[in-house]
Amino acid sequence: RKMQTDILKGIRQKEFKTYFQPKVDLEREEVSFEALVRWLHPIKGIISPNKFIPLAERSSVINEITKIVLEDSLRAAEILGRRISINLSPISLDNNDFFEEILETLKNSEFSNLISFEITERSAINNFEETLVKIRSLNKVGSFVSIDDFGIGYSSLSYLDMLPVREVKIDKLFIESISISKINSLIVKAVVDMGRVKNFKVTCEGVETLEQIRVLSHLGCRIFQGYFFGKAEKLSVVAQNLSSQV
Ligand code: G
Ligand code: G
Ligand code: MN
Ligand code: NA
Repeated sequence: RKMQTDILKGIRQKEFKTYFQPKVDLEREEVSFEALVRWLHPIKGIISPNKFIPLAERSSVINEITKIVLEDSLRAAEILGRRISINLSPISLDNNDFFEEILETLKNSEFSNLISFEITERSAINNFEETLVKIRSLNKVGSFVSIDDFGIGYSSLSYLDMLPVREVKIDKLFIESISISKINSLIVKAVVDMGRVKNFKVTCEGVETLEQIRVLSHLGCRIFQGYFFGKAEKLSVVAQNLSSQV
């Protein structure tokens, strides 16, 4: 309760800021970004979304946060000219009125084709038919949907087959043990192969070492996100880094 009120107050004081972490496509030499929100608390410093998203998700406060992240991401897309993906909470996804608001915002923006949404398998599967309709409507306005945290939870290839998604992100827990787990390698290989057939990209999350990149490249992965390439930074820093690249 107290935390909810604090979050709302923080929103009013504009203490929530969107940071952007690079996703690097080594084959196409392309960089896009994942939007990750942080609470810049005047006393407590930077608060991780792990701390406040679960609380925000207990009410419509999460939608207020999603709105901030969407606005910041549209601005980032305009400034950087790169694709930005936004984590969409199952609470926001399942709220039809709020989802319509998101669609309206996208329809009214020139940059909706640079915005995509990451949803977890669990939220896609829990409400399968409705999610399918929503994924299609996002596709229609030029955005698209990624499946986030793949490899933990249900991880069903048959669901991937049924969802018109354009990206699957393999969870960092899975990537962590990639060099030592034969089963994990086989699953990554299966997802990559399926991506070729179904035309979705496969992104590996939480990549921290060159060794992981070697193993994953060998399995056919080309797109990487993780501290090896950089952590999430605020827009001004990201813009600076991009402009200093050759
Ligand atoms: O970037 P970081 O490690 O701090 O993120 C922690 C968790 O918070 C991750 O699971 C991430 O998906 C989630 N998260 C970060 N930003 C957002 C956001 O804007 N909306 C939602 N729903 N989750 C977010
Ligand atoms: O749940 P989701 O995949 O949206 O969350 C991404 C989370 O992973 C964020 O909290 C982000 O800060 C974190 N992250 C990104 N790269 C790395 C990494 O290389 N190692 C670890 N441990 N976490 C990472
Ligand atoms: Mn994510
Ligand atoms: Na993830």
